[in-house]
Amino acid sequence: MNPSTTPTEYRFSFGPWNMSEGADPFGPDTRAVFPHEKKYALYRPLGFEGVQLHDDDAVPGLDDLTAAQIERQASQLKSVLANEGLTPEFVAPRLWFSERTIDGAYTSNSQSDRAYAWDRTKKCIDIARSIDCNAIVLWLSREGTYIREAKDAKVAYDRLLESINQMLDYDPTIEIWIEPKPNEPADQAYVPTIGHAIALAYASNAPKRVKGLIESAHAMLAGLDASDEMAFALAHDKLGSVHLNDQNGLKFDEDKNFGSANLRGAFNQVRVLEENGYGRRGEFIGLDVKTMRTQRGCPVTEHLSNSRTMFLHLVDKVRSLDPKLVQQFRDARDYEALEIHILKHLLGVG
Ligand code: GLO
Ligand code: MG
Repeated sequence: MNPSTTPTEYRFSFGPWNMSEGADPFGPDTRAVFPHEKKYALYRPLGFEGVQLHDDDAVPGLDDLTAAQIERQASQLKSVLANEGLTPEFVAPRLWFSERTIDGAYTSNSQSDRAYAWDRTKKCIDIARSIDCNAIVLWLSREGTYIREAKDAKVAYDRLLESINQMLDYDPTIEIWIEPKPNEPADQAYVPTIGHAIALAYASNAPKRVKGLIESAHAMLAGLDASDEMAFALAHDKLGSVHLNDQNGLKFDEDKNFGSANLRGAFNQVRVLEENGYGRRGEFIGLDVKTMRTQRGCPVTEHLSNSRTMFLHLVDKVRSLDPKLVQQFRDARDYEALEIHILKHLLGVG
């Protein structure tokens, strides 16, 4: 259905945190630690060329480092990535680990905690600049509340917008991609959907530089369809990146393998991306997947390569769907026929 004749060549990315040691809130590590700095060599062999980074993945311990030390470490990382043939996709300020962000960062009630958040964000932008990366991601993990009365929500939304404007002013070209999530760790987050993120983008001082990153599971946790969320962002030319994964119902954020819980839902996400030319300007297919705690090995990488393979199989399914037939069913408003056609197509029967 893509009007262009050359098929998109998709590029894939993930973050080092996607190779985990298996700990969960109920128990410790179940796998040996694989050294962080050795992870970069695994990307290319697994079929990935984009690296997503938290600021402290890029420069560990940055809170205690001077600007010059941060700059030195960032430029070392830049050569490591270049030597491995990798592109840094984004840097995200990890604003949810510090004791100074227990009650949120940009929306904290504490003035000094908000000052810390701003300082950390500047460092994150500086790191992005030093490694030739033009985007930061805001996963607004603790910007929300456990009980509604804890914060003035109107003031919190004002503070979020002010912080975004400060970032846009601090760097004249950096893009900000907001990754919405409705809950976890907060009970209710302030930017739960892509609609909220895009409203902030339009209200900001540089709407073109504020976009979204949509994670499949996060949309599902908000009770929404991930492919429609993606279509909404694409309709506004505001899909900076995606975190494809899967989710089995409304529970904790599972980060399951792409397509593993709802194959048809995954097909529709790929269809929307493919039909709208996502990836043609170099956007990455990011995978935010976690392997099962039970999996043996060090490091475990199959969840990444399997999710990538599933994406590519689904691209084939999208490309082999007959657009004329789909149009006929739409014109005749025969959605029963359309549905069985899609199901058979996915199953490879009939
Ligand atoms: C957690 C998020 C998290 C972010 C990452 C990048 O639910 O999905 O993994 O994607 O920290 O900001
Ligand atoms: Mg994510």
